[in-house]
Amino acid sequence: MKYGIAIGKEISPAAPLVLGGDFVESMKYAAGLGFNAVEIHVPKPDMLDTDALISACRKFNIGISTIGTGGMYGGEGLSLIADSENIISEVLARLHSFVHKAALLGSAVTIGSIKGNIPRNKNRKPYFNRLAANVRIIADYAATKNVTILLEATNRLENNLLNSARDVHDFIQEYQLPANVLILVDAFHINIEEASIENCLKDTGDRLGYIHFADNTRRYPGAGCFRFNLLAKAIREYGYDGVLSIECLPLPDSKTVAEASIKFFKETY
Ligand code: LER
Ligand code: MN
Repeated sequence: MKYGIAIGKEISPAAPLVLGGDFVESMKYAAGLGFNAVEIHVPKPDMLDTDALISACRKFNIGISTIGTGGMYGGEGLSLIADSENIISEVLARLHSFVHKAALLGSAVTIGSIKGNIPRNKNRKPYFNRLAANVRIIADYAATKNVTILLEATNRLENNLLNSARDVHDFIQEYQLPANVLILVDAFHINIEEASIENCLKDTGDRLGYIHFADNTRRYPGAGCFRFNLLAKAIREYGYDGVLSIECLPLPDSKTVAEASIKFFKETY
């Protein structure tokens, strides 16, 4: 099992990124605490200096597990189901560049918040068709570079589509998306959407690719009442041995969160 932690350039009490500031400094700090990987959240690919990141990976013996893309939606409203063709072109251009950089970094690329939201008064089917077509474009390109696309189940208050592990699994099946599209589940979203913590990982079939950790409060594991022991049991039963990554609010401060999180991982996994 690998332990990861979410980092970004700027952090705020309202967004689930733990470490902010210079990426190389964050990687050094995370590696020093015992994390094996960082996931880097950036809205634009040109914010990733691949040479500097690759040398930091070597120097500090840490990996980059995935590139988080949600800032495009949170900050600019860009999504893969936008009605505007210009927006879709922009998102696809950024995702192509993220995949190109992910291949250099040995990382995956996450599609989470950028699933967007289907307008309330509209027929939903065309939006699912659009999402599937655009995910396929990116996944086909990613496959040529051996990059995994992590399609995340996110709760209904943030995205009104693909909320549960089963939703994402059934979407992948229905549209026969390529084998490099895997499912990302997140304890914070599991707590809102799933009928059973014990059984929800099974709903991913053989496509479970990544797990985000935050408590029901979106704070670090232990700073809430999510039953992490049940999730640990489900992870063992599924046989998952990939990345477990902290994606929670930097509260009360980044250091407290990072230290409590690595302690939690080491005690539980
Ligand atoms: C993204 O990984 C996620 O979980 C969203 O809730 C972002 O806020
Ligand atoms: Mn998440």
